[in-house]
Amino acid sequence: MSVTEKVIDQYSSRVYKNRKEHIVEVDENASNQIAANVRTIPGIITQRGCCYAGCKGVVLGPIKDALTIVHGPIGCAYYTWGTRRHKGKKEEGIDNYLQYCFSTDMQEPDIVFGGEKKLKKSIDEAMDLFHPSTILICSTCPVGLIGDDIHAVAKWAEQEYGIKCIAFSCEGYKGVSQSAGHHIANNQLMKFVIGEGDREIKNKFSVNILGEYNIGGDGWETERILKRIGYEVVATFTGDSSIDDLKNAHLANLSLVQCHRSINYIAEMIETKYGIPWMKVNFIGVKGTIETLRNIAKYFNDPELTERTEAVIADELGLIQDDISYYKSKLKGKTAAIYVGGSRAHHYQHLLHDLGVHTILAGYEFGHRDEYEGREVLPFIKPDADSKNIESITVEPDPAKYHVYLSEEDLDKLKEEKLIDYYGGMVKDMQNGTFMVDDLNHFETEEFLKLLKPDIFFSGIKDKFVAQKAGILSRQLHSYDYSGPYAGFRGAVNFARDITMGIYTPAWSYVKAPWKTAPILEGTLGGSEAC
Ligand code: CFM
Ligand code: HCA
Repeated sequence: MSVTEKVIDQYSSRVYKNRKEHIVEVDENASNQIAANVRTIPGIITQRGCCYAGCKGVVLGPIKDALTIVHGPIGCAYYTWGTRRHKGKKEEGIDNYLQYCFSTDMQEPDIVFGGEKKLKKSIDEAMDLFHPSTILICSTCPVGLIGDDIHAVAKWAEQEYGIKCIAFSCEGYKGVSQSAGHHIANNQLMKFVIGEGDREIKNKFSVNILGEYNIGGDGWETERILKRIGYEVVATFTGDSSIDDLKNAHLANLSLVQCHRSINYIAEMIETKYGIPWMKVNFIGVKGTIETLRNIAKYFNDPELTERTEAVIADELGLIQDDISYYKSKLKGKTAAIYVGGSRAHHYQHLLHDLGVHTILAGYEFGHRDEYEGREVLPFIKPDADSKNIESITVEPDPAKYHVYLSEEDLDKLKEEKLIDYYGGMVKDMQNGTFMVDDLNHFETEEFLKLLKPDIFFSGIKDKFVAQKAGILSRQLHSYDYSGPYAGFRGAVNFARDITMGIYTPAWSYVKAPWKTAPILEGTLGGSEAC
């Protein structure tokens, strides 16, 4: 029996058929087609989040000067505020609401009689206390079910207070997972924010960083390197960003896409409307960062910039090389499994490879087939459950703001080389015999860990404990267990240090479950006495 069969053999036939399509043993001579972005089977303990988490928590959460009101129960508001790490620096003249959690705190009477009045009251209060220039409203499941018109309330707020107010109908149930919420957030930012700015950009080497959320300070490290070389970062979507930055994104000369899943819609629309092409980049991993910097320099095609790029690479490498060699000597030959959202399961394979660690299993919670197999599969992806619920907006070139940096001929050359408008997906960087698993659930996590025995399992908060109880080290790749940054050159050292410390402190492998070591005393577990 193969590993895959062993894992899913215990399912009933219907579940077996479904899950079989989500598990691929990589084989370079096969298609490696995977089923992705389909609803989780009810009853299965998935690690996925919801549409609202993707919109409010992920894309909008890091925008520091927008006062974002969650219209819904307080638990939803708290979840997207207290878990995702939104790091932002105070900037002169720019509000920062990241430390606050705003919600209408819907109660049963609001569900029965409607919540619009309460939402308006919350906006009145927010204006009174904070005077924000932008309010974002995000709806949670009950709002969609009872039909509160948050878009009408947003219009009212704009007229009443002369501010920008944008509503996001991102009810949790609306899509397969977080990915539906990314799409909704992308649409509204495109419609109501991007293109409105008129900042003067003097530096022709100007870029946007798309899909960089500054977890653990990654965005700051990426920006530090880019600025050292001589780039101007116009807007970052959306780590440590402001609405004003995002309004000016149409003025850059290139969009760099770090997380393809969460922002590919905006990347494409910016290109169509304003002429700015996008390049898939990866600032995770030393080799990944170097390759990315060289690719960006290739696009701007300027001898001095290319020279500075090489000088900065040499200098940064010089500073980290000894540390990386030391950690590599400690980590070489170890194995890893990675299961995160929609992009890090790929990016971190590069950094692990730099350190001599072999990734034997990788999966996404909600990546689509293009994140697994590459954008070449886009024409073959059937309309998914999300496409029924989520608007797909189209944009036209804006004659006043459309601008090009490269000639059509030069751009076409880069497209042929797959440096522009292309993402190759995770599978191309995975070796034969390794596993790609989509929407990995609790049960499968336990089984795969037993069979593959990786030295480390990179996960989120929900699945971390499955690994630890199995005696296997786990590091969170969403929050970095409050460490970081892990991006760029300096980040690679932080990461190597953290996992070396973990691997050489195998505390979890020493822990035995109490029921395996001591007899269970009568009456201490279960039954009415225990309650
Ligand atoms: Fe992109 Fe992200 Fe990710 Fe993502 Fe996320 Fe995240 Fe993630 Mo958690 S945007 S897909 S929805 S890289 S919040 S910063 S860590 S699941 S792998
Ligand atoms: C989300 C946010 C999350 C959750 C992390 C986790 C994040 O999807 O709602 O499950 O550990 O990165 O904060 O992905």
